[in-house]
Amino acid sequence: MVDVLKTLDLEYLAMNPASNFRGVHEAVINYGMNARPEILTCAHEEIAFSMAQGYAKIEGKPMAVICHGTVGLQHGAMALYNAWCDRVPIYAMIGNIVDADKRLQIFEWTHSAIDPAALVRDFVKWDDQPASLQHFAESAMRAYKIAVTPPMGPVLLSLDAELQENPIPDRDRLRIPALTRVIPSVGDSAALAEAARYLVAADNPVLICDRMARTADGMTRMVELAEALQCAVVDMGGRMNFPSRHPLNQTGSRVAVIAQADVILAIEMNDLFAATHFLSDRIERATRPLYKPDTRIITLGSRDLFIKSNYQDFGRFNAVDMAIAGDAEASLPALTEQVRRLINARRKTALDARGKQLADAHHSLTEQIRSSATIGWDARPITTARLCAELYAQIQHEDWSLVGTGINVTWPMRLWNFDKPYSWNGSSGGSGLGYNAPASAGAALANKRHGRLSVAIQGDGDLLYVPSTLWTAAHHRIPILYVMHNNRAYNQEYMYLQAMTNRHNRGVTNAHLGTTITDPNVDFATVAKGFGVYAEGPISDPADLGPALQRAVAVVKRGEPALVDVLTDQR
Ligand SMILES: Cc1ncc(C[n+]2csc(CCOP(=O)(O)OP(=O)(O)O)c2C)c(N)n1
Ligand SMILES: [Mg+2]
Repeated sequence: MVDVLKTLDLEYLAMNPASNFRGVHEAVINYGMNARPEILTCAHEEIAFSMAQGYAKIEGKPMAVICHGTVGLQHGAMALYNAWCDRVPIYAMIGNIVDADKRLQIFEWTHSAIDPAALVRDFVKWDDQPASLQHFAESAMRAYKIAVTPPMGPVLLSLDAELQENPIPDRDRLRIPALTRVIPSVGDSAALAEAARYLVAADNPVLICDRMARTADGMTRMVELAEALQCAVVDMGGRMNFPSRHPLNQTGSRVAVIAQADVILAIEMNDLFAATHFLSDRIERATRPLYKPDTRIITLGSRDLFIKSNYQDFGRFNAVDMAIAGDAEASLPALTEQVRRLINARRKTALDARGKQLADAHHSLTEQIRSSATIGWDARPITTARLCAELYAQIQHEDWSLVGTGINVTWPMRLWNFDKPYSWNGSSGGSGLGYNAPASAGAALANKRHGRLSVAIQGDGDLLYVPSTLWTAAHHRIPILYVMHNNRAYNQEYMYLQAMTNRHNRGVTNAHLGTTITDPNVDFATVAKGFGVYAEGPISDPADLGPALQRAVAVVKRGEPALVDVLTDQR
């Protein structure tokens, strides 16, 4: 089994130890010499899976995770669900004792199942429980191939303990098949040509993208298409798709540009409906399109190629005029080529004029955002805008990577210069909390080899699900700066409760019940120190923030994790 795993280019194996995979565990460390894969020790299976999700998005390849077949997988399930929703590959394995005749004490029974993968089958792309080592070798290859073929997703192999532990009777006849990767599919050329015609002829075409960039080339391809068209780009931020300061980036004016659009090309969208509709739940749940009735909508992506039914992560059905199936990153060069071919000198002059207008709009919005970021500059609790500005001041001259943010913290996207494929690592996918801390650590581990400075803005609520992530970061010397966005609340839920109390006209007096994290206040710096992580805080005076961040950045640049706890306002 280890020989097979070694052919799969798996750098790490994240795990919490468990007896029903003790065979593989022992083989990895003693036969495999704990290299490719190397074990990452995690104090909770959810941490292992989330680390794999964050890692895969930076590194562009899966991490392996292994856990107990029943209890471990139950712990890890939500994180696996996030990865599924985010279309991120994870190479997951579990242990199981298939033969009842071999199970000893009751815990070997409680840790065994007829079909352990049933628990998560709705949100893995494929799973298997090999009955022989040859079967394992073939399924291991198939699993990898399926996981990394767009639309990507987690896969799961259930490993029988007997198969792991017993001597190999038939070594001579075992074969490790070669792994051949599937070449990502390119959209139909006639359809791409038609899309190009609409885009070039349009007065106000808009490109909306979400999980477009699959590799380091993705952003360049997006820029090429946008510049050929000189059109507005709205980046929903599922991946690092488009430079934040590119003059054609109109993400901050999404509502306005979609309202003006005559053609929309929606690229690898996660939630096209939400991106193109006004949504409100403050009085009652209501939606209406932001686009005009005659706006032509074209989709391009792998989304339509594979969905499952139970979990509803596919989002609301959105009627479109043309749906082109194919991996967007693979298809964009052909589309851009078609676009360029259709632009003559006269058209180019018109497009350049449009580009100039968009650039002006981009610059004036940027100025507006910079000025609104200064509102309440010296306030306590510290504004999230100031937190993000102070953090940027410390890292902007480094080779930084924002590996995660607290939910609803959007200042970095609006203030910082995101211009590298690793500047941003997307978000959880399933909005399952307890993602940000470990996924950021996994991403930081991937960044470490490239010498990048990883930073994560970390919600207090999110960290409380998985605080022991900090121990793993310390133990494995993962250089990452966690800056706590500590509003001492599950603030999003507090806001929802406020809306409910307003709707029922019952006042906000009780809205803190079940939504705030005070009495006692969590001392995150002490928590972090307890896990062996350098920490400062809680910082309440905004003047102390810069120096504290500077000291923490120095620690991270030495190769270690650090945490700065900052008392912040709501958003
Ligand atoms: C596993 C899970 N449990 C509960 C929720 C509901 N939820 C959404 S946002 C949120 C608050 C998160 O708190 P924090 O990370 O501190 O961010 P804040 O809202 O304070 O900015 C909660 C509990 C969820 N999304 N996932
Ligand atoms: Mg909070």
